[in-house]
Amino acid sequence: MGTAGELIVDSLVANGIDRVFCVPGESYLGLLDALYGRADIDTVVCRHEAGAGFMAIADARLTGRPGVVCVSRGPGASNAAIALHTAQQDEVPFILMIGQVAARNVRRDSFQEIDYRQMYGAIAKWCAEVTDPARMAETMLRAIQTATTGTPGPVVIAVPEDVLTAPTHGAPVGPQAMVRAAAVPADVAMLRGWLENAARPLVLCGRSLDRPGGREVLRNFLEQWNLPAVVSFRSQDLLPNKHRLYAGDMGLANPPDQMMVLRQADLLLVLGARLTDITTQGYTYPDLVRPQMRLAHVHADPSAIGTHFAADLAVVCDPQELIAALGAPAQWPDGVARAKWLDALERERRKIVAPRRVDVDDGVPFEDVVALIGQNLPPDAIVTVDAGTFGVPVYRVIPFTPPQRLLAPIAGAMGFGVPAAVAAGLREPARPITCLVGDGGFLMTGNELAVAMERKLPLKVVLSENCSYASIWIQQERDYPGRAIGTMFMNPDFALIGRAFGFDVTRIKSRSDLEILPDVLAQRGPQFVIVRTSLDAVRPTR
Ligand SMILES: Cc1ncc(C[n+]2csc(CCOP(=O)(O)OP(=O)(O)O)c2C)c(N)n1
Repeated sequence: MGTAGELIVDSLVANGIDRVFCVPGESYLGLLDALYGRADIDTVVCRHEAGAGFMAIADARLTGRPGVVCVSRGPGASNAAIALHTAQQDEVPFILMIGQVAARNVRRDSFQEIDYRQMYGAIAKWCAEVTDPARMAETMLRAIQTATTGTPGPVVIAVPEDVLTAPTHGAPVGPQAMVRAAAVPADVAMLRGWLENAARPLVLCGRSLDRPGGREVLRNFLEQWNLPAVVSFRSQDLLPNKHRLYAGDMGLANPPDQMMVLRQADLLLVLGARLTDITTQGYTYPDLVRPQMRLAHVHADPSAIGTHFAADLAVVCDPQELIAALGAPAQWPDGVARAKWLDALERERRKIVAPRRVDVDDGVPFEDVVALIGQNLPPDAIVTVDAGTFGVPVYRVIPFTPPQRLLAPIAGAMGFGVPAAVAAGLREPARPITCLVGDGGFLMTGNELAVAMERKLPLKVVLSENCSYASIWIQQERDYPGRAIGTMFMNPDFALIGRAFGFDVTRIKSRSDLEILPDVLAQRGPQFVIVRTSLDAVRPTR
């Protein structure tokens, strides 16, 4: 008979989880002890629960398994909140294990006590407080199932410290049967007809295809059916961006010309995407509530369909299942109309990716840095991106091609970039990993570089230094010209910080310094590049 803490660890391992991220706390000593000496699960000790959470999210995005974070009660659980929000918005399976106050003190306003079901009730898919060690196995089963099915997302499990050390007879349960649903044959037949006959079809593909095999299945499907596709927000790595059928992404604000063309689609097939704010351009594409074109929506989660936009065909299943059911077209869907449609989409995409050269003398336009990184990106690279205006060109000019990966916070959470790179380095030590981060976001987290140092990860960090929260400054300049407040700051010496974490440091102060960048990023060891980034290049009045 083991303890409930041991059962938690055994349950994680039984479900293929081989790594947890943590900041220790006195309220979960029993769980920490259960991790002691285990060769089958790696305990990554972090310096802040937000960073630990972001690492777990990035890890989950690379493995498809839940990212797990163990934190202390009250303060630890509060620090982890941003990761929960991100896991929810980014549709990432995520488990937050919290050591709760002792069972006898629960709901007594005890030291560092929080009722997590209230705190996280609106964010988490499920929030459990386990007061009976006999229910630990069942709780773990449900936690993993809930985090991974439908729209994946965060679950929270709070366990009182004395329950963690209590004995239990429970046995860990390994992976359950996958929840599978299939489209009914009549719907498959109808969709086949629509796909064959549409003059201007468009596929909008989303997060559910970010699964093992998803990219290959998607590409093959689009090619077989001659279908152009756009990807949901920050999901550029689902398809080769230079492919003739790649029509771009749904970003923060797509150009009006492109949207005019997209509006002409006569069939919109949404594959594994939720039709949320940004992907629908603020609920304007397609038309609310009854889309102007035929809408077929395929998602494993029924609550993702028909929430804002009325679908003409609603299929609740994994998009890979539907693609398999569709099979190949009876004949290659071609014709003059479809060829013209593909040309029109391609014309708009070319306009978007065209380089935008600006002449400035206050530093380097960060777009030039991103373009150079894109041109020299190794075929198996992983790029992690923080939130900020420096990142905007990443989504435009880097022509991602699977297996290259883009790990960017879909929720737009600053502080994601560095921890994501560290987690990627731990998970994929042989792949080149580049992190792009602003000087604002770098100091929101950044301490995760201690883990990179400890684990000897040869990360490449490219820091955009403009002494500004420029994304916000741009909006102030636009909406309150000349009245910017709170968006300029003084920085510490980032070179010293980089060196302190064991990185070689390179400074890029002008365009002419840029030529060394490809060589620096190709070095074997950890590299920290500080770019003096131009603000004038992003000034809205230009
Ligand atoms: C955690 C968090 N806090 C605040 C914001 C709002 N926000 C979005 S971008 C941004 C500024 C980013 O600054 P920096 O990292 O320096 O990049 P820059 O925009 O200057 O390129 C802020 C404050 C956010 N997205 N996330």
